[in-house]
Amino acid sequence: MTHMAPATMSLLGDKTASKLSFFPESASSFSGESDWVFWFISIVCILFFIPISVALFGFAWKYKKGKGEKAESQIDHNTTLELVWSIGPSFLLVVMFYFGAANYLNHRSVPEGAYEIGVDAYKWGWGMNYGRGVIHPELHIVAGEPTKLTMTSKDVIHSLYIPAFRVKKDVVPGRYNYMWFKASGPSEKVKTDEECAQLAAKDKEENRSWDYDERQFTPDGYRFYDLYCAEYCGTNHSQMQTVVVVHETQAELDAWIKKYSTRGDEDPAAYGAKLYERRGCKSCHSLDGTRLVGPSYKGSFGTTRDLVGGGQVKVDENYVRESILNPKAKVAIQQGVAYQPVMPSYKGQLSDDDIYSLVEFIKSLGDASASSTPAAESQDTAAETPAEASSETAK
Ligand code: HEC
Ligand SMILES: [Cu+2]
Repeated sequence: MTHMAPATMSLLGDKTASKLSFFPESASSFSGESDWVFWFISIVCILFFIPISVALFGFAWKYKKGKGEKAESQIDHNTTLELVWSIGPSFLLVVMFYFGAANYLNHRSVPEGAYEIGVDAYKWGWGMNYGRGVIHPELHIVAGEPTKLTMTSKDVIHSLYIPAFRVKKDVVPGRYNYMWFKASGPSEKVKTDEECAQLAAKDKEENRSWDYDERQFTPDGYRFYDLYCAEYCGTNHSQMQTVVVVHETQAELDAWIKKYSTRGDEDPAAYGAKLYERRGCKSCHSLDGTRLVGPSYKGSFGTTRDLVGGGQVKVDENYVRESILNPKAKVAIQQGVAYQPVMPSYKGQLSDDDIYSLVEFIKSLGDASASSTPAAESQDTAAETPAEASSETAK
């Protein structure tokens, strides 16, 4: 799985679940009811299916006529029998409808005071918005507390699906949809922060990204539930997945959010590399020269791009910045093949400092021969930055 598309999140698998289990783990206040209705409907269906099939084949056998015999019309019926087999089962249908509708209404009525998280779906990833400028692909919530997701899509229809919670809802462009749930228990923390830091350092050395599937815990050391896109949305739909981590207390969740709230004094290029992973750039842009949906960053900075509609542009700070905020302004052609203008705009989604960090990151992967940008140009950026950073803190 990992060798398929190096730049995307590898397929998740529920390796911690029992091999014999028919359902994924049951981990929310909805799962008991949903499973109950599922089993009720399935068992009723099987209980009817077997005798009906047996009678069908039995009678077909019993009343089979030999070749050449004349067909007869049906001459009689039994009113009582027909009423019983029509009205009797309809009571069962009413029961199914009642439980189905009651569950549905329960899913649509968000309890007051639910903890709110914004969700942005895009081709092909998720941005969970925790406020305070923290947008992260992982969904982090608190056990036993209702959580409400307010969801929208940047491009096509996606669908947010958490099998362990038995919840699924479409995420539609141009409007907000919502869902809520209450996770039963906290996710186990199976690795200490030091162990995680060591693994992250090793990944960095080997130039690969965190493998959730292989490790079965998050970069913060927690076990997780899978979160999938359940609406076919294009090329990398099957990789549009992320994880759900349930914290024991609100304080623990707040600490996690705080950890991701600012760049702090981290090096911009290193922080840009994190944004590249967290904000979904990696599903369309590779770092090793592979042409994915968009151009690879490898060696791109400092080179010249041919543009759709004629003309050329140098890949510099301004072009990268414009490409992030207004991707359709200049659409690149590479080796004579134009890219599809499918990149979503990140206007309002990334702070100035985030964009600066991404530019520095892309620059660090630039063509070595072209990396010596004229002094005036780099001074320009240097002058821009402190002002941008301070305007960011002022927000
Ligand atoms: C859905 C896929 C997709 C995602 C996600 C995406 N891009 Fe793009 N990007 C493209 C495509 C396709 C192009 C080329 C067409 C164009 O110029 O609009 C492109 C072009 C670019 C360019 C111009 C590159 C060049 O060499 O000409 C930059 C810079 C860029 N993207 C940065 C980013 C950053 C930073 C992110 C994440 C914050 C990102 N992209 C997310 C698809 C994507
Ligand atoms: Cu999708």
